[in-house]
Amino acid sequence: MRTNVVLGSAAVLLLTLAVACGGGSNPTSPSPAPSPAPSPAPAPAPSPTPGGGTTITITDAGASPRSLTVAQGSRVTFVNNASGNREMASDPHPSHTDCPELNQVGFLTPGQSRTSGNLNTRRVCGFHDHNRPSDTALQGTITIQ
Ligand SMILES: [Cu+2]
Repeated sequence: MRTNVVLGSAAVLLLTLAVACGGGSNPTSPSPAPSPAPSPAPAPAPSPTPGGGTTITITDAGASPRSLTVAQGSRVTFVNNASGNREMASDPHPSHTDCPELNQVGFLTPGQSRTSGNLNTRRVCGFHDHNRPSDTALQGTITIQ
């Protein structure tokens, strides 16, 4: 009777040790932690230059960029890198009444640049070369947001 109790206790003890060892003696076991799936970074929204200027360059190929988004209150500089004169003005041709701030750019000789007035109103301003009103390469839009 007493022998059985001793053996039984030993068995329980061994079992306890086995469980303890098996459970805790292997800290480097490769625990397949679920690696976070590479989440695609959120696409950066087109950020207007706050309070800064933005440039539209005119070459013999036309204006670039022809579509532009700027922050409210920004000014846009037109640079004439074309071989001839350009005269940039607000739509609509020929009254130029949509965005009078753009009319400050006006006549540009080759190499010349000029900056618009402050674009304070949230809207879309179209522009064109007043002397080439049908040349779509010299037309574009400035979105003020
Ligand atoms: Cu015009």
